[in-house]
Amino acid sequence: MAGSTLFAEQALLPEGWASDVLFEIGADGDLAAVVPDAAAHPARRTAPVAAGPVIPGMPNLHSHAFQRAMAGLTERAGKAGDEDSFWTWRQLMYAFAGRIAPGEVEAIAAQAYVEMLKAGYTAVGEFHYLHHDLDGRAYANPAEMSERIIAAAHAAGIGITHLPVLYAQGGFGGEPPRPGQRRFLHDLDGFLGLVDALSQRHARDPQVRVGIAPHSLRAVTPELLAGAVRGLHARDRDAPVHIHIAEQTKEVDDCLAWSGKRPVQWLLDTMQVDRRWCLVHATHMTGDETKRVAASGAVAGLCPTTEANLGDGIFPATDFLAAGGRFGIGSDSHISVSPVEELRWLEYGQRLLHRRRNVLSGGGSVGARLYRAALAGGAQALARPIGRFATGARADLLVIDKNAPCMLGKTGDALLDAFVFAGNVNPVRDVMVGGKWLVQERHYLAEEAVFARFRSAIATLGA
Ligand code: NGQ
Ligand code: ZN
Repeated sequence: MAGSTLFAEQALLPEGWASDVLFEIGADGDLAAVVPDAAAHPARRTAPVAAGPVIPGMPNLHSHAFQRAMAGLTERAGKAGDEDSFWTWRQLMYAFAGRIAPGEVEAIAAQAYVEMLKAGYTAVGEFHYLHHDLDGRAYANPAEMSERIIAAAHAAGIGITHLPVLYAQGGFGGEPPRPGQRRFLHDLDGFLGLVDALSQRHARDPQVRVGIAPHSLRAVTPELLAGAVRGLHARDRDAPVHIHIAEQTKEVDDCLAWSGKRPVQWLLDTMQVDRRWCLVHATHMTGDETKRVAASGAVAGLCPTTEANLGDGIFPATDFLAAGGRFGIGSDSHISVSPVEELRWLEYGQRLLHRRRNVLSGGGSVGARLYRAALAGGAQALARPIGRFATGARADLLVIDKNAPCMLGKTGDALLDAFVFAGNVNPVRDVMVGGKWLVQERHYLAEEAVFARFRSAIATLGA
């Protein structure tokens, strides 16, 4: 790929909105230069002009790609007498996960990633636990399923931080794994072998980063957790560690019964949690835990539409942000694949809770604050040079359609407010990742081919 240029009348730079910005994009997909006030720049005359304001693409820090194919299948009452909950949903999810073969995972992930790109996500953190064959045995290549996921990301063009999941027990205190969990299981050696194989295979690919995801405190022993983090950081000291931490109140109660501590408290007391960590669904925290997570530099991985869908609870966002906490967003179960819907529901949860408006504004525009914070937190959690327009960062960008009805007459932060709160008809017009145009005029280049493979996977699964 040769280098290229792009000229934007308005663009969101790290220091704020700028005018007449010239992007110089290297053949490697990195930004070679970002020049504001470039109306008189010699390259200006030949550079294509973006059809609207240009903003960084959003990192999606938490995805279980296969769940895109079951979105909408669990929204009806279950067995009479059973109260529908996160845990009954999980049974249905396990039954679905138990049937998916490698080709289907790849087809579903490619479809999910194309939908992400069109909505404005340009990178994904794939929290991947569907490792083994239907009977729980490793595939001939133990990295088969991971490679399918990475192949889907490559085919779609989205950047990926692949987070193989460590899963070893059915619940706190060494509870045996359940049959529905057999595809997820590893011992420490097998797990680190997988991490090594993936890290080596993709070491030189700027679109791929490898980290780990101990699934939850429910699913690993303290020894395994420590061993996996130690093993990872001995190999790659900056690699990210993601964990589901305190999503359901039952999980908090079970952790208390097991250890005398709440999950976030246990984690912070036991592990050295720092900026390499992403605590997904840190939903249930005391005031003290909230302050401690904020002070740790870790990213809170928030997935408001999934957290609402599963009846998790509401994250203490006001206290967390007041304490300087960092967050990013994820589409998790993919009941929604839209960054603006995540950000909107993050704010709306707080408005409903506190019965106030503009709760997370930080004194300015809510949309701008949330979008910018989620760019920074998402980039940190995915441990790739993304989320900002600066030399050396990836050329991952969105062109917002300046002629979309909700964008007319808006500039600067007002544009982000309109995008987050009123962008129901997607105003993302064009999307570039790693210097390549993937979406143009709202159309993903190979959309029909990806959809055809998804359609046949759904037909096979009989979903
Ligand atoms: C997951 N999803 O791993 O897909 C989980 C459900 C669990 C969310 N937590 C399984 N949203 O947590 O045990
Ligand atoms: Zn999850």
